[in-house]
Amino acid sequence: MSRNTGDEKKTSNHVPRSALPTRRQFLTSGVSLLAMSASSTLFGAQDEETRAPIDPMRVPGLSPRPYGERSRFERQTRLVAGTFSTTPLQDLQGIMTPSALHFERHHNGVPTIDPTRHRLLIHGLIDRPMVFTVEELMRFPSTSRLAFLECSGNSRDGWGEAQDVTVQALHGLTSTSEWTGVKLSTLLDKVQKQRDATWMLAEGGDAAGLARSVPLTDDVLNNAIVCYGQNGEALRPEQGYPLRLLLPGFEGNINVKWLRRLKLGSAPFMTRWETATYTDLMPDGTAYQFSLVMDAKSVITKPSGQQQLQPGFYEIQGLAWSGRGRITSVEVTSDAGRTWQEARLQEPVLPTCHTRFRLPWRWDGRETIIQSRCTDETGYRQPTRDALINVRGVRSIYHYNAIQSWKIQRNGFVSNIYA
Ligand SMILES: Nc1nc2c(c(=O)[nH]1)N[C@H]1C(S)=C(S)[C@@H](COP(=O)(O)O)O[C@H]1N2
Ligand SMILES: [Mo]
Repeated sequence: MSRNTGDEKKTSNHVPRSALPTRRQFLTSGVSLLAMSASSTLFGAQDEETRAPIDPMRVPGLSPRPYGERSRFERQTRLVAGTFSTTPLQDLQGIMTPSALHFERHHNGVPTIDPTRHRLLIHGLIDRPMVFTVEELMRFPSTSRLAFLECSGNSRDGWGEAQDVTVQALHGLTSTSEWTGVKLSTLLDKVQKQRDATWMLAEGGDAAGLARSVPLTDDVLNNAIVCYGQNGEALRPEQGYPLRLLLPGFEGNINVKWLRRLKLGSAPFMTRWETATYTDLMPDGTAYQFSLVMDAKSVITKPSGQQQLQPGFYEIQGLAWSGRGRITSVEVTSDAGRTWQEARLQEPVLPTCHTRFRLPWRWDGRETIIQSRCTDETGYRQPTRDALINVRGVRSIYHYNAIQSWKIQRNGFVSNIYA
């Protein structure tokens, strides 16, 4: 048994000594520490959820457990609204989204699929129609990459009146994961795709029966993955367990979850998911179809909507991403667009991936507007709201990527406005 070892350390603890049981009380109590823990002075008077030892150095910690959970002091969650749930962008660190906070969008619920009974059929304009089990797919050479996934309906409130809500509620239908699976091109080689196969129908095995036509461009053939892994483990059920199609940079909807069938053809299949919905109504009443790539967007996440500031130092932080490749620059204004400063891009900066940007800033207590605008490697720069609406009108639902403006009031309250 240790004698006084460690006591020196404890005297430097910030907890007032009077709040701690003495060593003597420990040794003479005759009660096990666990039994004591419920009522003793080792713990503060907090509620059950946040109860913790006043001095964790005086209480044995918890045992290892088979499957981990975050600290019970952490409370950030997805915001569930009907058939969506949004990622708490304001609380993320780095560029990854924890699987448990990855946004969700499902058109008829999350199916329960037994992976041993699941199959992927590939047929159509190929020489060898085949049916694969998940296990068989896992035996092909695997590939992994980080990629953002964004619902094209993300930020859709931007087409209407400015909503006084959080960045999560406005822009939280985007998340970044590491995705693992087998390259689509590997499978198409195996089944011997025919030369005139230029489109592919991808169909999900959920009750929505979602199906989309994928153009078999070089970009798609080089980058598409039939995924079974997410962030180092199996896909989450919400993300398409046991199989999903990943098309990096393409709108969320075409990243078909619970993937059960790929059919190759020589023209788009014109499903209702690319005719009745997921088209963009233009000012003249015509509709754009197959607007598949997500254009560059950025948003300041700290400070952001509904937060309360005090005058003083802040590091402005946010996320930027582009379906067309890497983010090359993010500029930030903290004076309503009069001057712009280059923000620092935090490594790693990866193609079709959330990229974190940062800029030191001092809020002087005056009313102002902060904004970010990003540029991607194609030279495309995120538009102002006016510029976007000039081209697109306001009849769209999808693909809103204009500059986000946060107004900071004199009292420090941050809200979404159109500048
Ligand atoms: N089978 C199937 N795939 C689907 C959907 C669906 O409802 N069913 N929703 C789509 C939509 S609209 C989006 S935005 C993304 C959302 O992916 P996530 O829930 O993994 O974030 O999945 C797409 N793939
Ligand atoms: Mo979506």
